[in-house]
Amino acid sequence: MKGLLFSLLLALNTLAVAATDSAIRAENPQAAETPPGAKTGAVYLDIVNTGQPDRLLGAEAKDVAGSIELHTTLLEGTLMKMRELEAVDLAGGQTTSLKPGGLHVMLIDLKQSLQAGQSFPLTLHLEKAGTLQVTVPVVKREAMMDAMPQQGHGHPEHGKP
Ligand SMILES: [Cu+2]
Repeated sequence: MKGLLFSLLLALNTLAVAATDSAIRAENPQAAETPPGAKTGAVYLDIVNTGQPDRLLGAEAKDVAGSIELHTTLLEGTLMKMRELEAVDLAGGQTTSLKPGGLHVMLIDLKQSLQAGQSFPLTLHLEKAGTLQVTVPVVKREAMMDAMPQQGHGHPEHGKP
């Protein structure tokens, strides 16, 4: 009996190790709903890196977007402008937040409008950790605004046809 219990504990332990094997995980993924005809959308998430420094090189969401770019948002004078990034640095032991008004995964050439309540698969490509599968729920625009830490409309271009 003791032997069996020990084996069981050992098995559980192995499982736990396997589940936490990747030092990088995605938390709080979300995309804002888009109006009909919109060609672009954005995905926000927190990327938690408990291991070595890595880089986010790109992403795919073939179900919903023709292509994807990594964007940052910069204030130029009084205008918020988006700029494409080659990669997003993920510092070791830190959480990198992609959020409204800042870094985001830009969905380009949307195949259909994103509707609140739906979700879609997103694949993140990491330089060292390989791929990371994320399920992204689509939320109402107002829900996302509530989640924003500061006032401000980070994305004037987003969601406009
Ligand atoms: Cu963008």
